Amino acid sequence: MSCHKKAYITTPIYYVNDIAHIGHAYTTIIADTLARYSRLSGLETFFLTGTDEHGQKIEEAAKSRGKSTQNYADEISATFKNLWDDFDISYDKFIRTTDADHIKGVQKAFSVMVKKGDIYKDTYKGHYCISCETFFPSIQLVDDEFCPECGKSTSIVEEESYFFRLSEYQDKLLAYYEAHPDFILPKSKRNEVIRFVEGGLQDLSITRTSFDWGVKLPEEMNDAKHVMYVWLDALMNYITALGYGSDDANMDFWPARVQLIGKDILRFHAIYWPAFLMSLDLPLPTHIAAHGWWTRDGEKMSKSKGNVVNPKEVADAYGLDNFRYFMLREVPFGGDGDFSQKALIDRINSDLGNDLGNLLNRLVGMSGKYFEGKINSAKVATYHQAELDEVHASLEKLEPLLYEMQIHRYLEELWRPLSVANKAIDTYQPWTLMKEGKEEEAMALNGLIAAILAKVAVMLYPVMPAVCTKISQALCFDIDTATWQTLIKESALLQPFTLEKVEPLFPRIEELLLEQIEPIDSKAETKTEKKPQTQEEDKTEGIALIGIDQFFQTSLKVGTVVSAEEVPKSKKLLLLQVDVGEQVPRQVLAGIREWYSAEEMLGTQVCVVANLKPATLMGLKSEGMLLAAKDENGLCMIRPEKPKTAGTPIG
Ligand code: ME8
Repeated sequence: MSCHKKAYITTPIYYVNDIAHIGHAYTTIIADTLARYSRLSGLETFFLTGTDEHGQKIEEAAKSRGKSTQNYADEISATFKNLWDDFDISYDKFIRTTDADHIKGVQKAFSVMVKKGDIYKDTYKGHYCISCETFFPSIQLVDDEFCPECGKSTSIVEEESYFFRLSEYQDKLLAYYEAHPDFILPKSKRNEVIRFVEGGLQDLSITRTSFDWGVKLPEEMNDAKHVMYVWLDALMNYITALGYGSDDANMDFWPARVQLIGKDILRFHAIYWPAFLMSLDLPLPTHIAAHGWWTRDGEKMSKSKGNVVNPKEVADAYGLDNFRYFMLREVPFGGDGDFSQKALIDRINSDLGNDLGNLLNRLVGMSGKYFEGKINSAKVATYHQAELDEVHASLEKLEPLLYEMQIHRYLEELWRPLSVANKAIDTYQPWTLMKEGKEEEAMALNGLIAAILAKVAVMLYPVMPAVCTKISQALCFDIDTATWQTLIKESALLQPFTLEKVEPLFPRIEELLLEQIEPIDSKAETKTEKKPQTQEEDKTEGIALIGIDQFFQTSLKVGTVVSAEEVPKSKKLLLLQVDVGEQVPRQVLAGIREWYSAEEMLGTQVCVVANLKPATLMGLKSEGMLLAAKDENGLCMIRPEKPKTAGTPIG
């Protein structure tokens, strides 16, 4: 970590070619968490996010919607800003690359690089992918034509261009990575970058003449037909936002403490950006932290694929803080994650409801019953020093984990004090203590639980600000730098107080709330909501036995597939019309496309579960389920051995 007393935290600036999805929300929520922790720990903090609005891709997106580029950029940029405002993202500045100050700053940077001798003019010929705004050497193309990153067709572009002498920076970059092993996080990503740079860096084309929706070159260049390459323009936002090239007002926040990005744009941030900064004689950020990719149904989720999960819908259905917790806890930083409501519900019911919410309920119950809600910590250390030591040992580990971007481990470690608290209640049993007349001990136990809840609320606040504020209100203290100092750094306990009433923080969720975004394999009930077992003792190798009447509650029928087609944008689903002897065939979505083509299914017979509640998958209604068996060798359909009339009951 740097010893800079100010902390500057950034997200990428998002393209305005479409609206935000949970991938963007993920980056922004991590950055917001870091910014909130940074402020809580007393650092003067500047948190930047914004939108990236120039380039051919945006120009084309606007054109395809019949809008002027500026109007279109204004519109989409506002949807990002509104979303972050709805999400209470604590940004200090929302930058747009169409801002006048930004444009001025980029031009200034260009001039400085020219003076430095790092920019020269030449011609460029290459395969250009508009979608990625990147040239690719022909050896990298797929089938000699398609972009290796997004798979779209590339075109050959030959144009006069200014170049940045990136090749000059190869050794300096390698020396920098070597001297700063934490520059790129997580460390696994660092090796990737080093290998790439060692493979040789070519000079970078940094202007274009093929379109004009971009920043013009500085006037002294006298070359009006060029606009700047979007990545040069975009990367500069991190310093122009602080006033570089205009009033320099916040340049003392530079260098950034953490620049958060997704792994897709690591090369730009870990190679080009440091080289540009070296050329400008500016220090490099302390950390470039690249997180992994959120997928849906195992597929990359992206605006261009149209398979996005809307973060607002998820937050509205499940609660914003719950969504924040889930995203940060579920996936190790740097790894990929598949979005699943089932996993989200598990986290809410289990980690949040059982471990945290229930602990507060228990405290409310115990202190209300025995002490009219009064809590006094005077004797906590007398009876519970061992528990306090365990709690503080966990709390001490937290800050380094956050700075190493191990946020999932931060949350995991933060749950240890909760388990210490829950265990203490079970071990010491306040109801027994009270029965035995040990009132002082019972009060000490309540004091311990209150202290643990307070400390956890302080450290969880950056992740779940609204929920933790409620907890702190119940415990009559404010979460701020002063309480962070006393409760966390100085291991203090709470002053005497009377517990305030608090509504349940995490009402139990029993069913999927957003059916239409549920992946195909997740139709089964959620793990935590196990149905009560009626015949608990009747188990064979872990399988609950049922009576014949229960079996016949399922209506199984022979069906004939009368139509079969692929579901666009889904690798897994086939859309089938299945005759089950009713007036019209049933529409069934089956996740079998990996094993059966539409042609193979057409005309065949299948076994259909005919009395399932209809479900909606990828916007399509499914009115049944097909029986199949799947093992490590693949999946096969279960079919009648001989042809049977459609609708014949099975049983
Ligand atoms: O690349 N999973 O903008 P962009 C996780 N304008 N994160 C995801 C994601 C997913 N499926 N999809 C997007 C750009 N992201 C440039 C950046 S910065 C100077 C210029 C997040 O709108 C992730 O942070 O394509 C990724 O890096 C970023 O959005 C890309 O956003």
